[in-house]
Amino acid sequence: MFSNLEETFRWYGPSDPVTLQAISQAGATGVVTALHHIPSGEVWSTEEILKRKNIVEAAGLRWSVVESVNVHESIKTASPDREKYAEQYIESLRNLAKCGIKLVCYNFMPVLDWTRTDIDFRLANGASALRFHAPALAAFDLYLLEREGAYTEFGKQQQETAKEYLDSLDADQKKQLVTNVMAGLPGTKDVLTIDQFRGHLEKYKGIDADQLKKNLTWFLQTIIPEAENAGVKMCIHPDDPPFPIMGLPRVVSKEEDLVGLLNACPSPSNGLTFCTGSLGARGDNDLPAMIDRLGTHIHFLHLRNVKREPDGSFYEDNHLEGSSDMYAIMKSVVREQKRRADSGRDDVAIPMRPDHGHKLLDDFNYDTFPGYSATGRLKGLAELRGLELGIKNTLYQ
Ligand code: DNO
Repeated sequence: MFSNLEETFRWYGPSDPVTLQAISQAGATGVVTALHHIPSGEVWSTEEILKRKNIVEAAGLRWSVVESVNVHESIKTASPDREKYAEQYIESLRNLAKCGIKLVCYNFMPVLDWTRTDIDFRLANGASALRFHAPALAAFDLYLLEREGAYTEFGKQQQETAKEYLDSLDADQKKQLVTNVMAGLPGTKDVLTIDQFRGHLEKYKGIDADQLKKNLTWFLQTIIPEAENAGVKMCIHPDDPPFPIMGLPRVVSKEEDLVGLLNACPSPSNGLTFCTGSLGARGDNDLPAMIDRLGTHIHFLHLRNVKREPDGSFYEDNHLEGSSDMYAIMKSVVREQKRRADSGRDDVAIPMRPDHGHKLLDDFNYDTFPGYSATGRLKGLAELRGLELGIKNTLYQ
């Protein structure tokens, strides 16, 4: 039998309340981490990389994937200093390669990384989940951010629903909504102010989806050949949520986007992070079929399930429940592994992580990063591991 997926867990570094020992006890062998203390755009030195690598290895684990080396806003907006940031990006990749770390995740979402309106959405059993509630985002956009243009984007009915939602919140809840939406990069506690955010939006004034795609193409054509020379495989993470929010364009949301960016710079170093949670928030993304068609380019898997609601809202469900068929997804993944094994590829053990988890049981005693509880993810990993083994043994033994 060919090898299993490489089980990994995200770790935010030494300040993460979820310890490396907990990760090891969850059964993961790999760690997904990044140097979150280095500001976006600055070079990651080999010293800093090795420091982190040694900590991971001392716990008996492997630093499997970097998530993420963030792309500086100057590159996304094609500002005059983008060349400088591209050079610095390449230097970070070379330094990672020198330290033996060769898989790098990144995204191309304007200004904000992933966006949720509720980071403590209680399920019937008391577990806490993350949620994107469309009326809450509309309320933020229309009445708190007061973005010019928002009124033309939301229909009358949506505006009314958003207003009703806003009126149902007390002052603290409003504040919490702003904090949730304005939370900056993962792994930091930074939250943008509304004014800072408006400043960022200003820079995207002339940038529509076509232009953002061009900027992504420029990034790929500049970075990928150098990554390939260094032996680094890049894997882009899809937009989360996978549709435009607050007037900002999104260009990594659906299959044609993925095909387009792969074709913009064909190379084994130009690959995908297949995040079933992000892509699964759109009903028109047929995830198992996308894996069948694009599987060869998948370098990293984020396995998660969202429950979609008719108005564009969704919440994070149990890993094997929700709107996506995790069984069919895993079957497609296992088939891709089989194809790799048959053709002698050395990357059959695709790194996967249980993406996010509910807060459960003892998780409420820790101030973990939203979505990154220990027990909730342990549960997700255990379920996914069982699913993988069941499918593998049924199909191929
Ligand atoms: C959320 C994550 C994202 C992801 C980055 C990748 O939990 O999936 O923060 O890490 O967008 O660059």
